[in-house]
Amino acid sequence: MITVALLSRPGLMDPMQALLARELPGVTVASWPESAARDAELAVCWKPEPGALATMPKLKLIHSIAAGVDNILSDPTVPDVPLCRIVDPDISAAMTEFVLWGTLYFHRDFDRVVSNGRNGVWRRYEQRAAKDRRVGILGLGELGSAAAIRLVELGFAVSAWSRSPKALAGVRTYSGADALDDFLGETEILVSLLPLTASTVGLLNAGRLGRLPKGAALILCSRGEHLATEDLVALLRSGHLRGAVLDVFEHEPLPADHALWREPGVLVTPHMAAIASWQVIAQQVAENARRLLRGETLLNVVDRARGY
Ligand code: NDP
Ligand code: OXD
Repeated sequence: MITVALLSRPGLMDPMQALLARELPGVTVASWPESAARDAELAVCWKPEPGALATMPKLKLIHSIAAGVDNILSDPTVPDVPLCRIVDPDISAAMTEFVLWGTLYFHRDFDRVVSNGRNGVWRRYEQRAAKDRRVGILGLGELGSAAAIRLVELGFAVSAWSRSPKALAGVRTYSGADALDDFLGETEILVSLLPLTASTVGLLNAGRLGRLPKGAALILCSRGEHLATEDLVALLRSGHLRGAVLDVFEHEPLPADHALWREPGVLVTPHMAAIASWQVIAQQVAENARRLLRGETLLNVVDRARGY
């Protein structure tokens, strides 16, 4: 049977021990840096220590416990074996819920009335129909397309931007770097669902966010490294941007004394937009382990050259 190594901060993957043992009878599960982990054929990872995967001579497959794999590929020494990620309808549904909530938060002025309510201010705002609200999604993959479909169903004017050309009913699509400014120019609520790669790091900077129309808002669900935080804060303070829901940060957890917690217009959420269940993760890892042993095609393989 196979040996599986768990690589993460201590304790994070404890639930995986029993779940993998149930899914893969006879499996040996070892947590890095136990010596048995070094003999593993399969590594299951969240932010593995840089260099750790390179010390595993029998490694045949690396599995992310998340949809994103930036925390693995950021290590230049990661061995050149297949890398798989988690793709699951429940994650897409959870992300869709979060995006819908964030969209309605701005669209229905909850950001303003919650703030007003703290000061006892009774104020109503002019309502706009969903069809007149332009929501733009960066990234039209598993999560972006699921959210886009539901936003279209609710009647929003939805556009999306991807690397390659895409077609999705009811969605105005843009692709490639040259189309980004046009896409941003027509977006009032910007949702980021991009993977973190060399092409997308720092994408949301003053130049790009400044292309959004005055009064636009940001919902950042992708990675903290996509955002130039100081540029966002400057645009909020100047009044160009209205607000931001930030779910992801370069350093997590966001420290309690971080200024973003208290920045007017910013709502911080604790990387909770879509959290995969340990059961689903174990099932998908086990399915790929069985496929590996049988020499079959693996599921949800990441394109290492693209970085996602
Ligand atoms: P996918 O790989 O399915 O989709 C990625 C999309 O981004 C694709 O449409 C792709 O374009 C597009 N894209 C990638 N690079 C570029 C680029 N340079 N320019 C334009 N478009 C680009 O990813 P998922 O939808 O599964 O996940 C997206 C991200 O969401 C994850 O990587 C992770 O960072 C984040 N995430 C956050 C969670 C949270 O709780 N906050 C939970 C889960 C994920 P194309 O279609 O042409 O390939
Ligand atoms: C993910 C995440 O990538 O939780 O799945 O951010």
